[in-house]
Amino acid sequence: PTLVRLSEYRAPAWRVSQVELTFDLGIDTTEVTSRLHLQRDPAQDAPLRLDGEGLELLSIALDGEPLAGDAWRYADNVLEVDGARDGSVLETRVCLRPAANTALEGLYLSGPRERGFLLTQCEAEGFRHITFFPDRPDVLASYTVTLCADRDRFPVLLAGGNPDGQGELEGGRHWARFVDPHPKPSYLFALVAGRLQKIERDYATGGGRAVKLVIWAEPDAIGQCGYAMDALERSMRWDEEAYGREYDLDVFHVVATHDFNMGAMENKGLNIFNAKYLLADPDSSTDDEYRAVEAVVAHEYFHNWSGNRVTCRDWFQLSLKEGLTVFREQQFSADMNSAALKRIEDVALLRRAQFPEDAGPLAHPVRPAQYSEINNFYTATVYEKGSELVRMVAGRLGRDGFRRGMDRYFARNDGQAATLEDFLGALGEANGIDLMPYLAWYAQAGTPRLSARGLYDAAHRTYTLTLSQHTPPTPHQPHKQPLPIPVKLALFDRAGQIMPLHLTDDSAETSGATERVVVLDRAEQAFVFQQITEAPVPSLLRGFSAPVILECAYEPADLALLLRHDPDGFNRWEAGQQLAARAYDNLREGNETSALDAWCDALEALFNDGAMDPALLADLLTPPGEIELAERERQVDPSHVHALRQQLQEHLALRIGQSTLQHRYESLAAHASLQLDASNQARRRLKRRVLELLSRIDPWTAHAQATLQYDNAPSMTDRLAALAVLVRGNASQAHAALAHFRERYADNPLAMDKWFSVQTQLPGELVLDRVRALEADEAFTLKNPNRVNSLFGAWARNNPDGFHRPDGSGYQLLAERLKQLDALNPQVAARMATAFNGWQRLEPGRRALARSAIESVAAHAALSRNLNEIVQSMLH
Ligand code: HT7
Ligand code: ZN
Repeated sequence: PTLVRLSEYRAPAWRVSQVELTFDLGIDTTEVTSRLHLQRDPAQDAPLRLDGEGLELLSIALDGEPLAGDAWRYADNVLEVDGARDGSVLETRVCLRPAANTALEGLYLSGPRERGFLLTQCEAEGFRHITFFPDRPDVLASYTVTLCADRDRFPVLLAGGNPDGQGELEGGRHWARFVDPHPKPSYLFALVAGRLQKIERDYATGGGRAVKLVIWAEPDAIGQCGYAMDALERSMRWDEEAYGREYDLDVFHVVATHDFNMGAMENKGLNIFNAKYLLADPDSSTDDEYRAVEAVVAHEYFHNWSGNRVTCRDWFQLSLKEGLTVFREQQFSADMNSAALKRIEDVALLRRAQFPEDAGPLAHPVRPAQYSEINNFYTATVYEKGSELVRMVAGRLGRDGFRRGMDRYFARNDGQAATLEDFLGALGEANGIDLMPYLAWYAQAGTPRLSARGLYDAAHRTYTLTLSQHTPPTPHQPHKQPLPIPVKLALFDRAGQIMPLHLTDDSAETSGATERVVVLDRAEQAFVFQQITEAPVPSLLRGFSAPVILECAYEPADLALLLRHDPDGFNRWEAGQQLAARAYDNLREGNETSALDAWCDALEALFNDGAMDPALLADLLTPPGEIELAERERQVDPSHVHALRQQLQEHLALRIGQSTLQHRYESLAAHASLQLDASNQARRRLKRRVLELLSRIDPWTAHAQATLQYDNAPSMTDRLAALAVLVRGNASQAHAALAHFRERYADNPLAMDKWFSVQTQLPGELVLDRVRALEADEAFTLKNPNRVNSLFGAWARNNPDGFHRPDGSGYQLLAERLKQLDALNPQVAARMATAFNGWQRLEPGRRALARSAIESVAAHAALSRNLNEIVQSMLH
């Protein structure tokens, strides 16, 4: 397969200044007429070549003259046209088949043909499925779009930009026109047409622009859009206050669809959302889902500046918009909710999704050097690690410096397609700092290991902290260079008091602060702290100041001290996670229990400390997940990891004590509410955790309580938590609760997704039969990405013991479904295939079985480029 390489980037030989598109919309066939105003780069002598995939060309004309058959060639997804000049206008007419489009890329139908609606998805390279175009992000054009359709079947017609007229046509048809004054790349084009309902709100920007905010959904879902509207308004206000960025069109449309390959899409002026990230109501959405809606609404809105006004020069720069926008969303969510809980959630996600990616066959730099299929690079590395890189740079510049740098970046690159060098250059120049050393982070894959050794010298009252770094090899990158690693730190005395810090060579200004950032930018470096009166306990990498794995020979008592006393909620959690991981090692090795005892003791004390925030307590009571714990094994037996983690929770539950847990559960359950405020969310989170712990040591009582909770739950949060406890415990009551849930939510696709996914959490030896039964259910379909993820994704990713069956039956089932799915939707199939990541570290028996399952996929005839690239990387 052909590889696209960053090193081979060339500016486009032909650009397009203006695009005029006319759509004659229909479900089975749609005709697209396009007029492209062409601009030739005088320095290049290349023929006009346009991308186009699966297009049926009906007519072609240049400067008003139909083109003879020998003046153009359409082969291998490229249309080559002779005779074009600078200023020429190329007109093409093509036919599309939306209802037959199961890949959900380009123009497609969402929902059943009788009442579904038409929509587009163009990022990354979907526009070439709609018309011929130089489909690359550095070709920016202004768009005029006219939509024509039957009025009854398509009463609502939407495209990006400002409305520019509408009217009637003959035969019950109508039209609507939209003009987008802001030049944009083709991946930001969008249209929507169908029977949709709306909610509206008037918004005035700080600068005085009146904006109409409109959220569109199918009639049965329009009542669930209010929360997203509030979140949108909060996001718009926040971007004005935090970054000085205002919205720049008269309307902002947002549309919900149940048929979508990803979370949402930031099309200019017409965001399109997977319904999962837009619709919310207490009866069918959990607290976590509410927070996800707020975060994704914000993320897509923030793209209007970080992505749309300033876009990417090429897809290698994807993290320029994605890493930056994830970071902006993280700041926003931290401001709207608890900053510590948000940081915990994000770091946990990084460890669960990105660290394993960086440690396996799919490892790639945040700015990859090459790709075969760009859709495979919308990864945790580009998004989540990319955000951590922005966070490091922002930390280096400080709040005001970062804002100054961002102002410079937006001003200098507005209306242009930029690179990561442009980003770091603008931030650095605005602050007189060279940030280019951070480019090495973008080019190097793999998670650095940061080692820390502390030495206390009582005679001189100094504490020397020696930091060193090492990054293991990754595919195609055997040798790694040292990176700049900012390490935020504090020192604690044995009573848990934070100490003032005096670094050798400190300035008067920083000397005496209790928290400092030191930057390790070579292989090894020592930092000497003066006036230290006793051997301290270091709290390192505070707030997770760099995306690295910290290796530090802490005594369990040191971690317990941080877990009990660190005033920073995130670091407290972090100390608890490290201690829990060491407790896991105790259980595996079976020869000592010092970490296990320290962990249980500290948590028992915190559990009984009435001042603890219930949400933070719930997180502290949760040990690292099985994927993270598996990283500690040389050869992974997922069943064993699962069993050890269960034991860990049993020890904790027994230490806290059945009656204490029971008492706390009852007091939390006595005030069940469906209010969404932070304190009610926090109580629900702790209630769930306590019930889970109880179920480890007294399943009979816990299942009775879960049944009661299920029956009386005022909200989906409580209902689903109870159901999960029943299913995970294979309780006799689970059957009736599942039957009830199914009947109650039969018409609610997002709730039905939960019905599927909760059942994938059955104990390992039982789940495979259930997965097979569920895929035979009439509500299951391989055509809907949410449904596929809720069954196969939830099973393969969230139930490692249930997926990695010792006889390989799980691998075989997934391999077979991947082949079928690939024929329908290559993007979703390729993403699902990454569930095999980590197979090389499995114990030998499972490893051989996983390999042969992956090989069977690789050997399948007519594999898509998407799935092929993943399975080939996986095997090599
Ligand atoms: N920028 C959006 C990416 C996206 C996408 C990519 C490939 C295929 C389908 C897609 N749908 C959306 C999402 C975002 O990061 O905001
Ligand atoms: Zn994004």
